[in-house]
Amino acid sequence: MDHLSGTENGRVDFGAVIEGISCPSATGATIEMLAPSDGTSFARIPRCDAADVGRAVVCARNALEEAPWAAMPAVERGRILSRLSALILENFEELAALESRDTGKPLRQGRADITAAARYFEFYGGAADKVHGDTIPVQEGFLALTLREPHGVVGSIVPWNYPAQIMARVAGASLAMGNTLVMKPAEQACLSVIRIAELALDAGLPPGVWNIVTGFGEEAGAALANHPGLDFLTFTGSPEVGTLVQEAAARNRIGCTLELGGKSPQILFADADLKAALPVIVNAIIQNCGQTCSAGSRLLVEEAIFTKVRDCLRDRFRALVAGPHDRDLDLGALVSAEQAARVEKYVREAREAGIALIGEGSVAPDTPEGGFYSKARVFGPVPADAPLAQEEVFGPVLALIPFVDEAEAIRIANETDYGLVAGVWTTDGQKAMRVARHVRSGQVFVNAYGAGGGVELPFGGMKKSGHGREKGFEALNEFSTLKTVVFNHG
Ligand code: TXE
Repeated sequence: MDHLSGTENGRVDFGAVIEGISCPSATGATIEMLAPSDGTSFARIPRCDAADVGRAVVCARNALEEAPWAAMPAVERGRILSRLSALILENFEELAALESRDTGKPLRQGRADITAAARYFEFYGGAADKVHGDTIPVQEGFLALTLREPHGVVGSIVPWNYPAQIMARVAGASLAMGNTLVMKPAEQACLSVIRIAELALDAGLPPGVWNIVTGFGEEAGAALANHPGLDFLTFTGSPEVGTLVQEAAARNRIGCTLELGGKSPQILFADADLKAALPVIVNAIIQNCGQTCSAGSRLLVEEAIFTKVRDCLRDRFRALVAGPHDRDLDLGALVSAEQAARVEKYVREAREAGIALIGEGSVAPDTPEGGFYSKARVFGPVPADAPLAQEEVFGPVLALIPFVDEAEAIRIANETDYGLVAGVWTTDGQKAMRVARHVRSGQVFVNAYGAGGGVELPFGGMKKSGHGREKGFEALNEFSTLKTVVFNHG
């Protein structure tokens, strides 16, 4: 498609995408995008407001009712999504570099995220025509059946930690089911979302089916969440904003899914294979600089091996190096100065509270000034009620917590408001199954963590991590509603 992009002083301008056209905001206002690796401005996005959001919702409604989207045979919708998957792979290196520069994550993570985004559209492209209802036995002379239908216009608010992946899991499933979409990505990082929505038009998506309104959360985000023209809302982000989104959904009497992060435990028993476990455990907290909703941020360690594990982790963390995204080191930069300040505050307060810093990584010596870096750190033993054990730091900070037996491990694992993901490490299969059954979280991994990216695996929280499920086939139920039809055939 034509896109607005032009350069001025070396910065690239990106547009919002409304009715298939790349456009500025109605007021012409823009937001500067800062590269986390050096803090310099390298792109601009439109600062959309309620007027732009209103226009996008009208377009999405028209596309639902006038363009043949919901009415298009499911196999055709699926083919468009499959073509989009192929186009993402054709533009793979450009998109991976953009994602990496925009978010500060190492290039290999940018590549992994774009691979996953392509996989979501492949998965949901293939799934679009595999969704069907049931026939239900009722009284003689009647035939009852159920139909899966789209909600209608879906509003989606996307965060900055995995823009391409979270966009793709929402867009893939909701478009496969025949919904139309107005998406508000995060103001800190959203350029891959815009590019991929543009590629969707090249793949044959009718204009107006998928609209992108960029802008600030309190402005464009709040206008979208509160818009009375939506039929469903989906949000991934902080618990505070998630509460506002759910209140808005309640006022408009529509459904919503919320994914609000976690304080995910990894439970390491003394009989575990430590050689296999420790690299996965370290990766689960440093990946994306810890800015991952499913980050394994609490390591519960059986007392018998606590000293050994602590010493191994001290060495591993000391060797971890952060630096610019294109150097592809262990860690990149955090997304923003605010996020870096938030992480450092947790670290400072933990030290002031007397919690031992076991090991600390470094920032590469020739890293440019002005970037938003944080060293990888492991603390412990961390009291189970300390902020480091209870609150989502969203940085590369691991909290070690000792436990004496299985019952205590389960109790500590469940002792936070969150319940998103858990890991269990043991060679005792029965123990693994018992713990998996008793931990309150949406996903549990045994002798693994985050296996395979999880495009196929239903994902979402228990407790205050949110509700609803995205990813996998389950998302197709979430992004659709059920109609029951009864025939009296005499
Ligand atoms: O999130 P916000 P922030 C957690 C993580 C992080 C903390 C703060 O712990 O440190 O939240 O991050 C939009 N109405 N997670 O402040 O504000 C915003 O523009 C409607 C966990 O950046 O929730 C962005 O698009 N929308 C998480 C999105 O909400 C609003 C991922 C998320 O931003 C809005 C991100 C409003 N009033 C942060 N205000 C996860 N679950 O993975 C903001 N937004």
